[in-house]
Amino acid sequence: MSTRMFGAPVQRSEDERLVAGRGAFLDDLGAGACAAAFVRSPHADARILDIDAAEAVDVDGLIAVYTYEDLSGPMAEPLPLLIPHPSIVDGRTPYPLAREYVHHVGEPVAMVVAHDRYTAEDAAARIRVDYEVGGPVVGIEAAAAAERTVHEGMADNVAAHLVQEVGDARAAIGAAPNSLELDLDIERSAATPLEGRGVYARWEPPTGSTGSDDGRLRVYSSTQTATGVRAAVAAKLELALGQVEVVVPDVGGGFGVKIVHPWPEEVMVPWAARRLGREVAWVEDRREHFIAAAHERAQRQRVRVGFDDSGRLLGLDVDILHDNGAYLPYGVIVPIVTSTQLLGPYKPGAYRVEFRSLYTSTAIVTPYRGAGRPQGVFAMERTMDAIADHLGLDRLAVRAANVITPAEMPYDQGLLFQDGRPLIYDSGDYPRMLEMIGELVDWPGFAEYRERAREEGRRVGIGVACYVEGTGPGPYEGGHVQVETSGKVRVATGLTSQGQGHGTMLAQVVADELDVPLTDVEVTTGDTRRMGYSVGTFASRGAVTSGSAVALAARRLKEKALRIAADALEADTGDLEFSQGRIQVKGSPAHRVELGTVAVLSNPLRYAFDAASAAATQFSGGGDPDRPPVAEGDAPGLEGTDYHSPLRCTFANGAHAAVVETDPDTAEIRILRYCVVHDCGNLINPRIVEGQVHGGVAQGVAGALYERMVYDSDGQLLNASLMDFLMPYASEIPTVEIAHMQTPSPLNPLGVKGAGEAGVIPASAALAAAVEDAEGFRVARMPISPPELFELRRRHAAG
Ligand code: MCN
Repeated sequence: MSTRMFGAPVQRSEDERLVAGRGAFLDDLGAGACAAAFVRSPHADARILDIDAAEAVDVDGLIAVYTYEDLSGPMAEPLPLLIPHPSIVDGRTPYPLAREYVHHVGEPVAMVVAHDRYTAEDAAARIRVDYEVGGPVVGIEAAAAAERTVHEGMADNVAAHLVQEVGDARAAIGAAPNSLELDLDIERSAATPLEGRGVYARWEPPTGSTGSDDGRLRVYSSTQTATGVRAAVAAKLELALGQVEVVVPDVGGGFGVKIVHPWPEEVMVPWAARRLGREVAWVEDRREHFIAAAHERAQRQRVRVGFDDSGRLLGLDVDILHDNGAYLPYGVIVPIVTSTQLLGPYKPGAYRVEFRSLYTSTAIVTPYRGAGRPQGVFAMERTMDAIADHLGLDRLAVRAANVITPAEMPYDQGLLFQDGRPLIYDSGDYPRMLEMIGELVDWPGFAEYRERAREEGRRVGIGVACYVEGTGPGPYEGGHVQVETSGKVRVATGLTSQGQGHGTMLAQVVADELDVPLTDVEVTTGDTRRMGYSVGTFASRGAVTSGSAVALAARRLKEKALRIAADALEADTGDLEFSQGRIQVKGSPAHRVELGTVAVLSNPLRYAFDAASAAATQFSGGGDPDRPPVAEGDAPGLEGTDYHSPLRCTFANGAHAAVVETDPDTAEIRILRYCVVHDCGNLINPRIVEGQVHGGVAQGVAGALYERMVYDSDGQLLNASLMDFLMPYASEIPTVEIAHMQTPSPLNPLGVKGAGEAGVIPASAALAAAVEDAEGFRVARMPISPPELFELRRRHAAG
């Protein structure tokens, strides 16, 4: 390979188009369609007594009003529980439109379709819904107390319950020379992407080519999983899979919230489009996003730990109460991830973890970037700091005493992941990671700096937090690579893109495999017409699964290209090599054939529409008369498809260190430095990875110091607008200093691990530790704002 794009920090090919305003987002595509609007519950817990649409019917431009009564067949059934798990005790999912009860503010109760959005909203506002208001369950304590239940027919609010244990943790803690107990609290937050959810559907009448009276449905969605939406819509609308096409256009961020498939709106809009035979579009507004999309993070944790005098863990017992909101359409991935990846790079001795996932009368909870890991890291790293402080040891040294070493890899923590597969760390150099973060932030020099600052009346503190992250889960992802007769290469992946730069990174992989210029490779993402089997974009899996799949697909294509070129050049395949868009004889580059020509030769039916050609179509029927023009088992065209199905997750890892200053008067928390050591295996595009880390840290800082969802006791979200939800500006986000490690993964052909979530994971833990170091008292609850820091100071001073 002479181009070597893998590992090069090339600019993202997507950006010029997006920055120049040529992006095609959902709202651009559905601009001419009829508009849908949803009537949503204003109550967190209520029974619907009556829905009266009489006043709406008078609105000029109204096309239809639908309620649950209009639904039948699968549409009248609850939405599926996507990822079942044995821990789920009672898995409740919503109906496409509320049937009799509503369980959180924002739940869709009726749908309006009109000629335009303005009319649709106007008509929706005129629909009168009569509710019998009940008593909502708000907050983890209320859910656990179970004085009231969220769902009818349940004795308590426990949606799922799981215990995993390796060894006898309680006995180990009881016998340990030292033990501690910590109560920790992480509040609810949310991803808040720039673009909300949206779906635009059009029903296309039968063409006759299918031999059927039925048409086809084209659905555009800002989803993270195109094939998932296709399967769900087909099932709900009782269509064959082949009748539904899902295309994901440009998407302005997802961060997990667009992973649910289908959302109620995502089946209602296609259903209405089919029923009406018209194009129907819905794009979520910001308030809808806050109250009716998904949140995450809220957990209460109790940690008990036993350790020896050098700080080495002997036993760890963690109890987690997890707030999963009103429904469970996506299963219980989040608390499973918390409980299994909480251990980070450490050996815990004996370990017991128990979680209860609780229904509350609030928006649903699904994975948000990091997916349960920020909470797990918070528990583990706060524990590490508490141990160090208890023993009077250095916080970094206590971590070093507990990490798994490279010689111990692969390392089996003895736990089972969501899919029932064992959690085995494949590779990583955790001791070196600790050394590197210490060097980057100048850990040894900080004590002196802190002292000097104190003499000047300033409060500064340092914190460190480590994580491991199981990335790149299966079951599979595919890639399709095709060389056109022009020599241009077209790549398709089922991955959907929300801003990760997949187009660039997959082009880099293929450009290297085929040795073609990067600019000759064009990538299509998230289009079920191009890639019918796919899983989707989440769990930092794109580089691992799709990167590997397109590499394998390109290799298949190469085998075929070599066979054709060998024929054309009358050479042996072993004597040929790919070089800069050609196949040539090794050591004799004048004997060569362009890749585009190989594509021409791959199809015996050649179209030659250039003016010089006598006939438009030429059949190259020559050659061996005893062989059919296309050999059995072969196919015309120069293309290859392949899939990568990883054995299990590959474990990325990293450490963050934060230096903060807290204002003695105002309790403002300023980040002075933010350092990251990050290992995601071989880097395909370091520039993209750094962008991913920056973005992740920004969301991590936001979750640590600014963002939270504030519900009142009636289940009303009090800060459901960007005026009230404190999303930080760029000015609040520190410069992120990054040092890369590259420990290749042995589990995939590219040696890569995921990077998309890493930045967010340890931020809360690192910042809590830094604030604690600056202030000298324990920080056990995140996020922490100036008023809360002020209150902690007051309480600390009062003893
Ligand atoms: N990459 C690389 N080399 C590696 C690993 C990754 O070059 N060894 C690059 C890849 O080029 C890829 C990007 O980093 O383009 C992220 O890759 P990966 O870690 O495989 O993550 P996914 O492609 O599966 O993306 C999902 C991940 C998740 S789970 C969330 S949440 C998230 C994230 O990506 N949401 C995002 N990053 C986001 N970035 C943007 N802009 N918007 C979102 O919604």
